[in-house]
Amino acid sequence: MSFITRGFSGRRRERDPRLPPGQTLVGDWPVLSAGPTPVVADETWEFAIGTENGVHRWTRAELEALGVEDVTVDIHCVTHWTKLDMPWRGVSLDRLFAEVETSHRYAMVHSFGGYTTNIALDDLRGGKSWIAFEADGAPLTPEHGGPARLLVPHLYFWKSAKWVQGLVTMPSDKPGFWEQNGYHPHGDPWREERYG
Ligand SMILES: Nc1nc2c(c(=O)[nH]1)N[C@H]1C(S)=C(S)[C@@H](COP(=O)(O)O)O[C@H]1N2
Ligand SMILES: [Mo]
Repeated sequence: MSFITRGFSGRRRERDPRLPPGQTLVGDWPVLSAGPTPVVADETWEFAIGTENGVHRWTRAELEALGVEDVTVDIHCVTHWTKLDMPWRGVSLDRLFAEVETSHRYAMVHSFGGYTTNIALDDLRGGKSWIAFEADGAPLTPEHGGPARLLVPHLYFWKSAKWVQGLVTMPSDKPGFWEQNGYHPHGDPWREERYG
């Protein structure tokens, strides 16, 4: 009897422990872009890392030859939605940083269309970020950042730059687009680092 009574007496639903404070679960995948979707040519797309020692470029084929990974992660938008268990496919930034040398500790990520976001290299390296080409088992659509976007799931999703083009390392931290407009320089959803 008691298990039935408990079921019907409205025992408070447990909050999913994967949901950071102030976030609400969504099932769909909202589109959030600060401007129009830029046209990015798949065939000629390249990714570049610029450091104090020069510029290293990879074609998509060169990137994929470094090793493609499938990861399932949760994404958290600063506008309070969280989507759990999203499958992605991409190349870990660790593979790229294995091929460049820098003494810098920060980077500015650049996208086609002019979007920028700043990230510490410690938040890009160590199995924490990817150049993603696919999500939910299909190539990224243009509105979700195709042909390639950055994926940094442990930080709020504004750090996951769509239509990513490259990054430039920096000796000290500088704010990117949203960070200049009031968002937190770091953006950890577990600490609710929403606004700076
Ligand atoms: N280039 C670019 N990347 C971007 C944005 C943008 O406006 N331009 N918006 C950011 C924000 S605020 C969020 S929440 C996510 C949204 O990605 P989605 O539209 O695929 O959900 O992309 C991030 N990356
Ligand atoms: Mo966002």
